[in-house]
Amino acid sequence: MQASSLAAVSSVSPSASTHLWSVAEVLALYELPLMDLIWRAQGVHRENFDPNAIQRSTLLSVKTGGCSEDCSYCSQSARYDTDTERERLMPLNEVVAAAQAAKNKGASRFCMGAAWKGPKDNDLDRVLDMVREVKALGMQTCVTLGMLKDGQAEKLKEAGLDYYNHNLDTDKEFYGQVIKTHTHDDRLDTLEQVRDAGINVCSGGIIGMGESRKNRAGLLVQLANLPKAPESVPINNLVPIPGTPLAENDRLDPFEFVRTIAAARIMMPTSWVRLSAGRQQMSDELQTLCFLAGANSMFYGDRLLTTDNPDVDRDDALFARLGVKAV
Ligand code: SAM
Ligand code: DTB
Ligand code: SF4
Repeated sequence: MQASSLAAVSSVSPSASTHLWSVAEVLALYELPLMDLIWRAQGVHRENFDPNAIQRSTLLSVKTGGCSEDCSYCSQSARYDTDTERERLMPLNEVVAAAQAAKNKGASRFCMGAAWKGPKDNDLDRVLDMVREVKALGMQTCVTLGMLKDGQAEKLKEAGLDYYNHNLDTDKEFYGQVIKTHTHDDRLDTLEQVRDAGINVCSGGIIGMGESRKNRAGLLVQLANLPKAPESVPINNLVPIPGTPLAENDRLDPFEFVRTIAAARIMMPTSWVRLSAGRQQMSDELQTLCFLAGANSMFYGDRLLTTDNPDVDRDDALFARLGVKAV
Protein backbone atom coordinates (compact mmCIF):
# COMPACT_ATOMS: atom_id res chain seq x y z
CA MET A 1 0.00 0.00 0.00
CA GLN A 2 1.27 3.48 -0.82
CA ALA A 3 2.28 5.82 2.00
CA SER A 4 -0.23 8.45 0.82
CA SER A 5 -3.24 6.13 1.11
CA LEU A 6 -2.04 4.86 4.51
CA ALA A 7 -1.92 8.47 5.68
CA ALA A 8 -5.44 9.02 4.38
CA VAL A 9 -6.65 5.99 6.32
CA SER A 10 -4.93 6.80 9.58
CA SER A 11 -5.91 10.47 9.58
CA VAL A 12 -9.55 9.51 10.12
CA SER A 13 -10.56 9.19 13.73
CA PRO A 14 -12.24 5.78 14.08
CA SER A 15 -15.08 7.05 16.21
CA ALA A 16 -15.73 10.18 14.15
CA SER A 17 -19.24 9.21 13.12
CA THR A 18 -19.83 12.67 11.65
CA HIS A 19 -17.01 12.09 9.16
CA LEU A 20 -18.21 12.01 5.55
CA TRP A 21 -16.50 9.09 3.87
CA SER A 22 -15.20 9.06 0.31
CA VAL A 23 -14.98 5.94 -1.85
CA ALA A 24 -11.20 6.48 -2.14
CA GLU A 25 -10.81 6.38 1.65
CA VAL A 26 -12.81 3.18 1.88
CA LEU A 27 -10.85 1.56 -0.93
CA ALA A 28 -7.71 2.43 1.06
CA LEU A 29 -9.20 0.53 4.01
CA TYR A 30 -9.89 -2.48 1.78
CA GLU A 31 -6.28 -2.38 0.55
CA LEU A 32 -4.76 -2.62 4.03
CA PRO A 33 -3.11 -5.94 4.85
CA LEU A 34 -5.88 -8.09 6.34
CA MET A 35 -4.24 -8.29 9.79
CA ASP A 36 -3.91 -4.50 9.96
CA LEU A 37 -7.51 -4.00 8.84
CA ILE A 38 -8.87 -6.45 11.42
CA TRP A 39 -6.69 -4.96 14.16
CA ARG A 40 -8.06 -1.53 13.42
CA ALA A 41 -11.67 -2.72 13.20
CA GLN A 42 -11.30 -4.63 16.47
CA GLY A 43 -9.98 -1.46 18.12
CA VAL A 44 -13.02 0.53 16.98
CA HIS A 45 -15.28 -2.31 18.09
CA ARG A 46 -13.79 -2.39 21.60
CA GLU A 47 -14.16 1.39 21.98
CA ASN A 48 -17.89 1.11 21.36
CA PHE A 49 -19.13 -2.38 22.28
CA ASP A 50 -18.54 -5.36 24.52
CA PRO A 51 -16.42 -7.47 22.11
CA ASN A 52 -17.79 -10.73 23.53
CA ALA A 53 -21.50 -9.99 23.13
CA ILE A 54 -23.54 -10.77 20.01
CA GLN A 55 -27.12 -9.70 19.41
CA ARG A 56 -29.48 -12.37 18.04
CA SER A 57 -32.56 -11.74 15.89
CA THR A 58 -34.90 -14.44 14.62
CA LEU A 59 -36.48 -14.07 11.18
CA LEU A 60 -39.90 -15.20 10.02
CA SER A 61 -41.28 -14.87 6.52
CA VAL A 62 -44.88 -13.81 7.24
CA LYS A 63 -45.73 -13.44 3.54
CA THR A 64 -43.71 -15.57 1.15
CA GLY A 65 -43.24 -15.44 -2.64
CA GLY A 66 -45.19 -13.94 -5.51
CA CYS A 67 -43.39 -10.58 -5.32
CA SER A 68 -43.83 -8.16 -8.25
CA GLU A 69 -40.19 -7.00 -8.10
CA ASP A 70 -37.32 -8.41 -10.16
CA CYS A 71 -34.42 -8.42 -7.65
CA SER A 72 -31.98 -10.80 -9.39
CA TYR A 73 -30.91 -12.57 -6.19
CA CYS A 74 -34.35 -13.26 -4.73
CA SER A 75 -36.19 -16.58 -4.47
CA GLN A 76 -39.46 -14.69 -3.90
CA SER A 77 -39.75 -12.74 -7.14
CA ALA A 78 -42.72 -13.93 -9.22
CA ARG A 79 -40.54 -13.44 -12.30
CA TYR A 80 -38.21 -16.38 -11.65
CA ASP A 81 -38.89 -20.09 -11.56
CA THR A 82 -37.62 -21.01 -8.08
CA ASP A 83 -38.63 -23.66 -5.53
CA THR A 84 -40.33 -21.03 -3.34
CA GLU A 85 -44.12 -21.37 -3.35
CA ARG A 86 -46.36 -18.33 -3.07
CA GLU A 87 -48.15 -18.12 0.32
CA ARG A 88 -50.71 -15.79 1.89
CA LEU A 89 -50.04 -13.51 4.84
CA MET A 90 -49.67 -15.75 7.92
CA PRO A 91 -52.38 -15.75 10.60
CA LEU A 92 -51.59 -13.68 13.70
CA ASN A 93 -51.64 -16.63 16.12
CA GLU A 94 -48.98 -18.51 14.14
CA VAL A 95 -46.72 -15.47 14.07
CA VAL A 96 -47.06 -14.92 17.82
CA ALA A 97 -46.34 -18.62 18.49
CA ALA A 98 -43.17 -18.43 16.36
CA ALA A 99 -42.06 -15.28 18.20
CA GLN A 100 -42.63 -16.93 21.59
CA ALA A 101 -40.58 -19.95 20.47
CA ALA A 102 -37.76 -17.64 19.30
CA LYS A 103 -37.83 -15.82 22.62
CA ASN A 104 -37.67 -19.12 24.52
CA LYS A 105 -34.56 -20.07 22.52
CA GLY A 106 -32.86 -16.77 23.39
CA ALA A 107 -33.52 -14.32 20.55
CA SER A 108 -33.93 -10.70 21.66
CA ARG A 109 -35.51 -9.40 18.44
CA PHE A 110 -38.13 -10.86 16.08
CA CYS A 111 -37.98 -9.75 12.43
CA MET A 112 -41.00 -10.30 10.20
CA GLY A 113 -40.44 -10.21 6.44
CA ALA A 114 -42.95 -9.86 3.62
CA ALA A 115 -42.33 -10.36 -0.10
CA TRP A 116 -44.01 -7.14 -1.16
CA LYS A 117 -43.00 -4.17 -3.25
CA GLY A 118 -44.69 -2.38 -0.36
CA PRO A 119 -47.67 -3.03 1.94
CA LYS A 120 -51.26 -2.23 0.97
CA ASP A 121 -53.07 -0.42 3.79
CA ASN A 122 -55.23 -3.43 4.75
CA ASP A 123 -52.13 -5.69 4.81
CA LEU A 124 -50.32 -3.14 6.93
CA ASP A 125 -53.18 -3.22 9.48
CA ARG A 126 -52.60 -6.95 9.93
CA VAL A 127 -48.85 -6.43 10.32
CA LEU A 128 -49.53 -3.73 12.94
CA ASP A 129 -51.36 -6.35 15.02
CA MET A 130 -48.33 -8.65 14.68
CA VAL A 131 -46.01 -5.89 15.86
CA ARG A 132 -48.23 -5.10 18.87
CA GLU A 133 -48.48 -8.74 19.96
CA VAL A 134 -44.80 -9.58 19.47
CA LYS A 135 -43.85 -6.43 21.37
CA ALA A 136 -46.19 -7.52 24.18
CA LEU A 137 -44.07 -10.70 24.54
CA GLY A 138 -41.20 -8.44 25.60
CA MET A 139 -39.23 -8.76 22.37
CA GLN A 140 -37.82 -6.04 20.17
CA THR A 141 -39.71 -5.89 16.88
CA CYS A 142 -38.49 -5.47 13.31
CA VAL A 143 -40.33 -5.69 10.00
CA THR A 144 -39.20 -5.62 6.38
CA LEU A 145 -42.15 -4.94 4.09
CA GLY A 146 -40.65 -3.12 1.12
CA MET A 147 -41.27 0.50 0.19
CA LEU A 148 -43.53 2.58 2.44
CA LYS A 149 -46.12 5.16 1.42
CA ASP A 150 -46.70 8.41 3.32
CA GLY A 151 -48.13 7.78 6.78
CA GLN A 152 -47.30 4.05 6.96
CA ALA A 153 -44.07 4.50 8.96
CA GLU A 154 -45.95 6.58 11.54
CA LYS A 155 -48.51 3.78 11.97
CA LEU A 156 -45.71 1.27 12.50
CA LYS A 157 -44.12 3.55 15.08
CA GLU A 158 -47.44 3.89 16.95
CA ALA A 159 -47.79 0.09 17.01
CA GLY A 160 -44.45 -0.09 18.82
CA LEU A 161 -42.07 -1.04 16.00
CA ASP A 162 -38.41 -0.81 17.04
CA TYR A 163 -36.60 -1.40 13.70
CA TYR A 164 -37.48 -1.24 10.01
CA ASN A 165 -35.21 -3.25 7.70
CA HIS A 166 -34.78 -1.87 4.20
CA ASN A 167 -31.48 -2.62 2.51
CA LEU A 168 -29.75 -0.43 -0.05
CA ASP A 169 -28.35 -3.80 -1.19
CA THR A 170 -25.63 -2.36 -3.44
CA ASP A 171 -24.37 1.04 -4.50
CA LYS A 172 -26.28 3.39 -6.75
CA GLU A 173 -24.05 2.60 -9.76
CA PHE A 174 -24.56 -1.19 -9.69
CA TYR A 175 -28.19 -1.15 -8.50
CA GLY A 176 -29.73 -1.00 -12.00
CA GLN A 177 -27.86 -4.15 -13.04
CA VAL A 178 -29.52 -6.16 -10.27
CA ILE A 179 -32.98 -4.58 -9.98
CA LYS A 180 -34.98 -2.77 -12.67
CA THR A 181 -38.46 -2.49 -11.14
CA HIS A 182 -37.52 0.15 -8.58
CA THR A 183 -34.59 2.48 -8.00
CA HIS A 184 -31.94 3.14 -5.41
CA ASP A 185 -33.58 6.52 -4.80
CA ASP A 186 -36.87 4.72 -3.98
CA ARG A 187 -35.00 2.80 -1.27
CA LEU A 188 -33.49 6.04 0.12
CA ASP A 189 -36.94 7.60 0.21
CA THR A 190 -38.30 4.81 2.42
CA LEU A 191 -35.26 5.03 4.71
CA GLU A 192 -35.98 8.73 5.15
CA GLN A 193 -39.61 8.03 6.05
CA VAL A 194 -38.53 5.44 8.62
CA ARG A 195 -35.96 7.81 10.14
CA ASP A 196 -38.45 10.71 10.26
CA ALA A 197 -41.02 8.52 12.04
CA GLY A 198 -38.50 7.86 14.82
CA ILE A 199 -38.02 4.14 14.07
CA ASN A 200 -34.51 2.65 14.23
CA VAL A 201 -33.09 2.05 10.77
CA CYS A 202 -31.74 -1.37 9.73
CA SER A 203 -30.07 -1.13 6.33
CA GLY A 204 -27.22 -2.94 4.67
CA GLY A 205 -26.55 -4.92 1.55
CA ILE A 206 -25.56 -8.07 -0.30
CA ILE A 207 -21.98 -8.93 -1.20
CA GLY A 208 -21.07 -11.35 -4.01
CA MET A 209 -23.55 -10.33 -6.71
CA GLY A 210 -20.80 -9.63 -9.27
CA GLU A 211 -20.23 -6.08 -8.03
CA SER A 212 -16.72 -4.62 -7.94
CA ARG A 213 -14.81 -3.69 -4.80
CA LYS A 214 -15.54 -0.07 -5.72
CA ASN A 215 -19.28 -0.88 -5.70
CA ARG A 216 -18.88 -2.49 -2.26
CA ALA A 217 -17.03 0.59 -1.00
CA GLY A 218 -19.75 2.78 -2.58
CA LEU A 219 -22.50 0.90 -0.73
CA LEU A 220 -20.74 1.39 2.61
CA VAL A 221 -20.18 5.09 1.85
CA GLN A 222 -23.87 5.55 1.04
CA LEU A 223 -24.87 3.87 4.33
CA ALA A 224 -22.31 5.63 6.53
CA ASN A 225 -22.97 9.07 4.99
CA LEU A 226 -26.74 8.99 5.55
CA PRO A 227 -27.82 11.94 7.74
CA LYS A 228 -27.60 9.39 10.57
CA ALA A 229 -25.93 6.00 10.04
CA PRO A 230 -28.31 3.01 10.38
CA GLU A 231 -28.43 1.60 13.90
CA SER A 232 -28.22 -1.88 12.39
CA VAL A 233 -26.23 -2.83 9.27
CA PRO A 234 -26.85 -6.34 7.86
CA ILE A 235 -24.11 -7.59 5.55
CA ASN A 236 -25.49 -10.51 3.53
CA ASN A 237 -23.36 -12.91 1.54
CA LEU A 238 -25.30 -13.84 -1.59
CA VAL A 239 -27.15 -17.14 -1.14
CA PRO A 240 -27.33 -18.41 -4.74
CA ILE A 241 -30.92 -19.43 -5.52
CA PRO A 242 -31.49 -21.85 -8.42
CA GLY A 243 -33.75 -20.23 -11.00
CA THR A 244 -32.63 -16.65 -10.30
CA PRO A 245 -30.30 -14.71 -12.63
CA LEU A 246 -27.53 -14.78 -9.99
CA ALA A 247 -27.74 -18.54 -9.36
CA GLU A 248 -24.46 -19.35 -11.11
CA ASN A 249 -22.46 -16.34 -9.93
CA ASP A 250 -18.80 -16.90 -9.10
CA ARG A 251 -18.28 -17.20 -5.35
CA LEU A 252 -16.57 -14.24 -3.72
CA ASP A 253 -13.27 -14.71 -1.88
CA PRO A 254 -14.39 -15.05 1.78
CA PHE A 255 -11.65 -12.64 2.89
CA GLU A 256 -13.31 -9.95 0.78
CA PHE A 257 -16.46 -10.52 2.84
CA VAL A 258 -14.41 -10.18 6.05
CA ARG A 259 -12.88 -6.96 4.71
CA THR A 260 -16.37 -5.60 4.04
CA ILE A 261 -17.42 -6.33 7.64
CA ALA A 262 -14.26 -4.65 8.95
CA ALA A 263 -14.76 -1.56 6.80
CA ALA A 264 -18.40 -1.32 7.93
CA ARG A 265 -17.29 -1.52 11.57
CA ILE A 266 -14.69 1.24 11.14
CA MET A 267 -17.05 3.50 9.20
CA MET A 268 -20.09 3.00 11.45
CA PRO A 269 -18.48 2.61 14.87
CA THR A 270 -21.65 2.59 16.98
CA SER A 271 -23.88 0.56 14.62
CA TRP A 272 -24.66 -3.10 15.14
CA VAL A 273 -23.05 -4.85 12.16
CA ARG A 274 -24.94 -8.05 11.37
CA LEU A 275 -23.33 -11.13 9.86
CA SER A 276 -26.49 -11.97 7.91
CA ALA A 277 -27.37 -14.35 5.07
CA GLY A 278 -24.74 -16.88 4.04
CA ARG A 279 -23.68 -18.22 7.45
CA GLN A 280 -24.92 -21.71 6.60
CA GLN A 281 -22.25 -21.91 3.90
CA MET A 282 -19.49 -20.58 6.23
CA SER A 283 -17.23 -22.53 8.54
CA ASP A 284 -17.25 -21.71 12.25
CA GLU A 285 -13.75 -20.30 11.74
CA LEU A 286 -14.83 -17.91 8.98
CA GLN A 287 -17.75 -16.68 11.09
CA THR A 288 -15.32 -16.11 13.97
CA LEU A 289 -13.12 -14.02 11.69
CA CYS A 290 -16.21 -11.93 10.89
CA PHE A 291 -16.84 -11.41 14.62
CA LEU A 292 -13.20 -10.44 15.07
CA ALA A 293 -13.63 -7.94 12.23
CA GLY A 294 -16.49 -6.30 14.15
CA ALA A 295 -19.71 -8.16 13.38
CA ASN A 296 -21.79 -8.26 16.57
CA SER A 297 -25.23 -9.34 15.47
CA MET A 298 -26.65 -12.36 13.62
CA PHE A 299 -29.81 -14.14 12.56
CA TYR A 300 -30.53 -16.98 14.95
CA GLY A 301 -32.91 -19.78 14.06
CA ASP A 302 -32.94 -22.62 11.55
CA ARG A 303 -34.42 -20.56 8.68
CA LEU A 304 -33.78 -17.15 7.19
CA LEU A 305 -36.74 -16.23 4.95
CA THR A 306 -36.74 -19.06 2.39
CA THR A 307 -33.29 -20.59 2.91
CA ASP A 308 -31.53 -22.42 5.72
CA ASN A 309 -29.54 -20.83 8.52
CA PRO A 310 -27.28 -22.79 10.89
CA ASP A 311 -29.40 -24.67 13.43
CA VAL A 312 -29.49 -23.19 16.91
CA ASP A 313 -27.52 -26.08 18.43
CA ARG A 314 -24.58 -25.32 16.14
CA ASP A 315 -24.77 -21.60 17.03
CA ASP A 316 -25.09 -22.30 20.76
CA ALA A 317 -22.07 -24.59 20.59
CA LEU A 318 -20.07 -21.93 18.72
CA PHE A 319 -20.97 -19.28 21.31
CA ALA A 320 -19.85 -21.63 24.10
CA ARG A 321 -16.57 -22.46 22.31
CA LEU A 322 -15.84 -18.74 21.79
CA GLY A 323 -16.94 -17.61 25.25
CA VAL A 324 -19.40 -15.25 23.59
CA LYS A 325 -22.67 -14.24 25.24
CA ALA A 326 -25.96 -13.46 23.52
CA VAL A 327 -27.62 -10.08 24.02
N1 SAM B 1 -39.45 -7.21 0.04
C1 SAM B 1 -38.75 -6.49 1.01
C2 SAM B 1 -37.54 -5.78 0.48
O1 SAM B 1 -37.06 -6.15 -0.58
O2 SAM B 1 -37.08 -4.86 1.15
C3 SAM B 1 -38.36 -7.31 2.22
C4 SAM B 1 -37.84 -8.72 2.02
S1 SAM B 1 -36.32 -8.87 1.10
C5 SAM B 1 -36.23 -10.62 0.87
C6 SAM B 1 -35.10 -8.49 2.33
C7 SAM B 1 -33.64 -8.55 1.97
O3 SAM B 1 -33.22 -9.91 1.92
C8 SAM B 1 -33.18 -8.01 0.65
O4 SAM B 1 -33.09 -6.62 0.63
C9 SAM B 1 -31.82 -8.65 0.51
O5 SAM B 1 -30.83 -7.86 1.11
C10 SAM B 1 -31.96 -9.95 1.30
N2 SAM B 1 -31.89 -11.12 0.42
C11 SAM B 1 -32.88 -11.61 -0.36
N3 SAM B 1 -32.48 -12.69 -1.06
C12 SAM B 1 -31.18 -12.89 -0.73
C13 SAM B 1 -30.20 -13.85 -1.14
N4 SAM B 1 -30.47 -14.80 -2.03
N5 SAM B 1 -28.97 -13.78 -0.61
C14 SAM B 1 -28.68 -12.82 0.30
N6 SAM B 1 -29.57 -11.88 0.72
C15 SAM B 1 -30.79 -11.91 0.21
C1 DTB C 1 -31.39 -8.97 5.72
O1 DTB C 1 -30.54 -8.09 5.48
N1 DTB C 1 -31.23 -10.26 5.46
C2 DTB C 1 -32.43 -11.01 5.82
C3 DTB C 1 -33.34 -9.91 6.43
N2 DTB C 1 -32.58 -8.72 6.25
C4 DTB C 1 -34.72 -9.79 5.97
C5 DTB C 1 -32.97 -11.80 4.70
C6 DTB C 1 -31.97 -12.79 4.12
C7 DTB C 1 -32.66 -13.61 3.07
C8 DTB C 1 -31.80 -14.70 2.53
C9 DTB C 1 -32.45 -15.50 1.47
C10 DTB C 1 -33.72 -16.16 1.89
O2 DTB C 1 -33.76 -16.87 2.94
O3 DTB C 1 -34.69 -16.06 1.14
FE1 SF4 D 1 -39.52 -8.71 -3.64
FE2 SF4 D 1 -37.92 -7.98 -1.62
FE3 SF4 D 1 -37.40 -10.22 -3.06
FE4 SF4 D 1 -37.06 -7.82 -4.18
S1 SF4 D 1 -35.94 -8.64 -2.39
S2 SF4 D 1 -38.10 -9.61 -5.12
S3 SF4 D 1 -38.72 -6.64 -3.26
S4 SF4 D 1 -39.16 -9.87 -1.75
